[in-house]
Amino acid sequence: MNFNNTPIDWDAVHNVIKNATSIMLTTHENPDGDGLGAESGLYYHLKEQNKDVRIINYSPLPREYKYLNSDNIFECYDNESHDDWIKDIDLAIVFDVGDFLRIRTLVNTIEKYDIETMNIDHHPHPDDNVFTYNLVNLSAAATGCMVYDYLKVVRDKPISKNSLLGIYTAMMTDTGCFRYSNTDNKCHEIAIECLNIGIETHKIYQHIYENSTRSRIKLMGEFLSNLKYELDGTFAWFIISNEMMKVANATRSDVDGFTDMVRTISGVEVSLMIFQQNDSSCRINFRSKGRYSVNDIAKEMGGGGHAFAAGAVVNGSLKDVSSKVVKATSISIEKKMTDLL
Ligand SMILES: [Mn+2]
Repeated sequence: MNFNNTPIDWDAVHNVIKNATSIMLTTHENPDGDGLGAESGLYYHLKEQNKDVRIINYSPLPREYKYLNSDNIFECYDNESHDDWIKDIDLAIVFDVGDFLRIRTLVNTIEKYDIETMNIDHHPHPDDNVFTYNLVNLSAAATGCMVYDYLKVVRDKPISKNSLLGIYTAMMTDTGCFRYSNTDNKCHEIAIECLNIGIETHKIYQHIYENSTRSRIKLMGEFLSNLKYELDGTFAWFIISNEMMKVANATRSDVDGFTDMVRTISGVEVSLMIFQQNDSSCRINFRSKGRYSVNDIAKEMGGGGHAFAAGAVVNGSLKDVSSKVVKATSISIEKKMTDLL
């Protein structure tokens, strides 16, 4: 089964899920609202179907998503305690991963026990991907919206409030609170369904976005006062170094959303964060307002992503990676500017 950005036959998908008794749900390391929300959205449905279902992620649940965990459904992968269950499961469903390797050590476990995999994603994947069942919809605003599509087809009852809480979380976070260009009619229709069932959508917003740590604010002050502009301010970039993280006593989730924030500046079309991982590698993260694609630049650096939101991990010192990536980005944007003239 390979629906690689072709219309998904949800009935065929349902046949696979229906025949599986034990199912693991998982998402990428350092999970975001989409991966977590898609997981919990499907989890509650499968639980209702009496499946033996568990959510096992490589990373722990970020604290701003604790409201999704009132039933303690999120587990952090530990091979000693989990492999005994995983080895016999019928299916592993992987959400929002972009690249299979982003579930980290769970890849080894899945391969070791020869587990069937189902990829549910809105990031591009190659046609010769590794998944047993591949479901990709590049125009889905969030993978949570794909879970919604599935539930709409297979349920004879309305989607439960618990499932919608996850789906709303996925959709709200991946659309930047209904602001990004991926926001479509369907997002708003799903939102209406969520309001109708009694979800307090403003509280979800507060949990995620009005819950900053002091470390985050401190780090923000530091990087904002050192922003760099290129190409007359069309391109803005900044660095988050290990040293800055240490001084602010910050964790990596404190950094979420910084690249989006820089893109909000008037005149800035492309923003870039260079986030030092260690002495020999940096994570780079691009955001574009929509005039210039950035996933081609990320791809050139060994990563990928959506046209206007992409990233990569680049080997090298902070200094080397910065100069290389800033140069490549400037050249790429300048070329695109000329092409548009
Ligand atoms: Mn997503």
